[in-house]
Amino acid sequence: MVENQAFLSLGSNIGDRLQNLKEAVRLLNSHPSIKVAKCSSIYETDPVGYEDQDLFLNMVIHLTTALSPSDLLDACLKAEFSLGRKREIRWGPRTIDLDILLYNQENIETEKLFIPHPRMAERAFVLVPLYEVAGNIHLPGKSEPLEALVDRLPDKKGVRIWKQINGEGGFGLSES
Ligand code: PH2
Ligand code: MG
Ligand code: MG
Repeated sequence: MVENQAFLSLGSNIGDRLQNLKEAVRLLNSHPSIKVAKCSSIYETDPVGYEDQDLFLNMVIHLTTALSPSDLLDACLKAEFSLGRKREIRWGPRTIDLDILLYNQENIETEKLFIPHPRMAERAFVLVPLYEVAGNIHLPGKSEPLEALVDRLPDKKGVRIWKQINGEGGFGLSES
């Protein structure tokens, strides 16, 4: 299979947040053209953008895929839908949100898709877990290394380790 490298941000702040994340990882990994290669720890994070809502659980996953960016987006939307996501207020509460952060080193702009994700570089709930899974990765369009971007984030205290996941592969994938 053609191996494209992609990074996704996962977030949940409605219902059983951990179960929502686990189920999303399981659904993605069960796709014949997606392999989840690595998961970050899970972080509990203060809501950003729209603050009057419950705390989120966030994580980042690294996957390899034969899917094009737009087919990967469809797979994400399908997984969101099967986890009961409703289209709702922007930046408001959600059972699960799956955002494509990076797809190889590509810059993609279509009607439906912006990659790299436009707000990722300012968001501690994205960069902190991304740095954990891929400390050496370079963000297209940024001259600074990821570490420098993380160091400068103003709101890191809004992002706290909630469940430590050590190492490769495993997260939720072997559990039923
Ligand atoms: N997602 C948003 C808006 N705000 N805040 C946190 N902490 N975590 C998120 O995943 C999140 C958010 C829009 O997708
Ligand atoms: Mg989002
Ligand atoms: Mg989204």
